[in-house]
Amino acid sequence: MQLSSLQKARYEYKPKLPKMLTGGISSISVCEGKDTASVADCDKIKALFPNTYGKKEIVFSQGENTSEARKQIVGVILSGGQAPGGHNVICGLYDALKSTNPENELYGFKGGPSGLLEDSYVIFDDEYINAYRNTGGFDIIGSGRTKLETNEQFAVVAEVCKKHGITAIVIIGGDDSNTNAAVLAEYFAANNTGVQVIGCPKTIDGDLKNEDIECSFGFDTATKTYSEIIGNIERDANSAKKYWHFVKVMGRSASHVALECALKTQPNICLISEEVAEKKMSLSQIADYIADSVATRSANGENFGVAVIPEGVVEFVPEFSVLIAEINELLAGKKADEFNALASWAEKYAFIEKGLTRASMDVFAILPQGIQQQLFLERDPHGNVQVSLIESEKLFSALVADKLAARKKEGTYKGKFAPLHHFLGYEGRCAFPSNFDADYCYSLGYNAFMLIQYGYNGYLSKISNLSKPATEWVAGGMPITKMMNIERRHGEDKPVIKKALVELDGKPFKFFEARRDEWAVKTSYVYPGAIQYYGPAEVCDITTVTLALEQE
Ligand code: FBP
Repeated sequence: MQLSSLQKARYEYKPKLPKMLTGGISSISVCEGKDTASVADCDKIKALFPNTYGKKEIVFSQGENTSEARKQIVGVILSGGQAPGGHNVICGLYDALKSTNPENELYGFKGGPSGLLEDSYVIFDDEYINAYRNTGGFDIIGSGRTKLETNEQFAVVAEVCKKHGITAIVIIGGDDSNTNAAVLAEYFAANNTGVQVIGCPKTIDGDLKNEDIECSFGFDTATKTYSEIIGNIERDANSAKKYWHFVKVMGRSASHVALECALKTQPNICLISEEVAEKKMSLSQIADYIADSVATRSANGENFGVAVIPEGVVEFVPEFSVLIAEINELLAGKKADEFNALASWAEKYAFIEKGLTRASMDVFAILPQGIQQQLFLERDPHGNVQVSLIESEKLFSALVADKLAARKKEGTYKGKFAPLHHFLGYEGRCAFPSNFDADYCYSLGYNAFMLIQYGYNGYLSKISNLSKPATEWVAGGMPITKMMNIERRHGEDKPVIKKALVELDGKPFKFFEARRDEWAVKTSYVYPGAIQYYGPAEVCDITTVTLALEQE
C-alpha cells in the first residue's frame, strides 16, 4: 500500500493516556465507588438485569495492580457508522492486553456484530495493528449494523466464545450497540459463561452522552472536519459575495454536530432541530426565518450567506411528521402497487390529493416537486418514507426562494438570491483522528482492557474530565445499566440507553442563542482551518466548544 507522508508520521504518534494509566500495567489499581441505580425506571431495569444491575462505579488510580493473573482472549467488534478513532480503541486495547501478558490474544470479528455470529475473525499481531495506528476509518476489521439482541444470537455468540476460549468481548458502538452490550452481558452472567462484555462510546453524532459519558469519540474530528469545510465555504462566500450556501451536516436526529459547527464557524443561520420541535415551527416559519436573514443582509449589500441545516431537521417539524405518517398509511400494503401503476405524476398527484388530509396536503403542496417525488420514491424495506434521504438543504433553499419571490412581488425585497447546496457527512467519518480523538480512543481501549482484567462485566469504558489536558483525564468504568431507562420502541417497552438530544437550556445552545441574531445579519464568520496534528497544544489538542462550554 502506498502511504501518504501524514500516514507515516501518524504511525509514530504516541497517544496520550490519563496519568493514572501511564505508570505501566503493574501499577494500575482499582478504586470502587458507590453502588449505582439506573437514571429512571429503576425497578424495571433491575428486574431485567438481575445479575448486572446496581454494580459499583469504578475509577483507576496509580498503585499496586491486584487483578488476577490469567490468560485473556478478547474479541472486539466495531458496530454501526464509522467514527474517527475506532482503530485507536483497538490499538489501545491490544497494547494493554499484550503488555499485561504477551500470551494474551485479541480477536477482531469482521464486519460488525455479524462477524461474531458468523465466527469471521482475524487474530491481531504487531504488524497488523501497527498498520492502523492513529488512522481514520473502520477498515481494520470493518463494521456493520446487524443488531445483537435475541437470545438465539446470544447463544451463538456464547458458542463462538467457547470455541476460541474468549474471556471478554469489547463492543465499540453507539447507544443501541451499547444497550445490546448490556443485554449480552446479562445473558453471559445469567448463563455463567464467564465471558465479560465491555462497551466503548462511539458515534460522530454526539448523542451518546450523559452525566457519565462526556462525549462519544469521533464527534471531535468529524465536527472539526465539517467546520473546516464550512469555514472555507464562508470565506468563499465572503470573497465572491454572490451565493447563499445551504450546508446540511450529518447527525441523524440530534443537532449536536450542527450546533458545534455553528459555534466554531458562526454562520448566518443554523437550525437546531430540537428547538424546531419545541417551538412547533412549521416549514413556512423556518423559511421566513431564513428569508429574513437573506433580506436584511441583502439590504446591507450582502447578497450572500451560509446556512447550516442538521440532517434530521424535517422529522422535528411537527406538520412534516404528520405528513410522513399519512404518506406511510397512504401507501401501506397493496395501495403502493396501485400508486406505482399510475403512469404520470399528474395522476399520482391526484391520488395523493385524495388520500391526504387537508392540513397535510397544504404542507405537501408547498414542497418543491423534486422533494414531493422523493417522498414517494425512497422507501425503506418496511415501505416507509426514508426521511434521512430527503435533501433538506434543497428543500429549505427552495422554500426561501418562494418566500423571497413573494416579497419581491410585494415590493419588500429587491435583492438577488443564488443558492448552492452541500451535504457534509461521509467526508468526516473516516478522517485521521484529531489528537483529541487519537488520545481519547487509545485511552478508551487501554482502559477497556483494565476493566476486563479486573473482572468487570456490563461496563462502559469511561474517560472523563475531557476538556482538560489528557494527563488530567480520569479513567474508570460505569455499569451500562446506570444509563438506561425504559422507552417505547416499535410498540414495545424496551430498556435502552437514553439518547442525548441538544438541551435547549444547556450552555452550548444558550451561547449560540445569545449570538445568532447578530450572526444572522452581520458577517461574523470564523475560519477554523484544517485539523492540526503537530504544533502547539492550544492549536492541536483542544477539543470541542460544546465540551468546553459544558465543563465551564
Ligand atoms: P452511528 O450512530 O452508527 O455512529 O452512525 C451515525 C451516522 O453517521 C449518522 O450521522 C448518519 O445518519 C448515519 O450514520 C448514516 O448511516 P449509513 O452509514 O448507514 O449511511
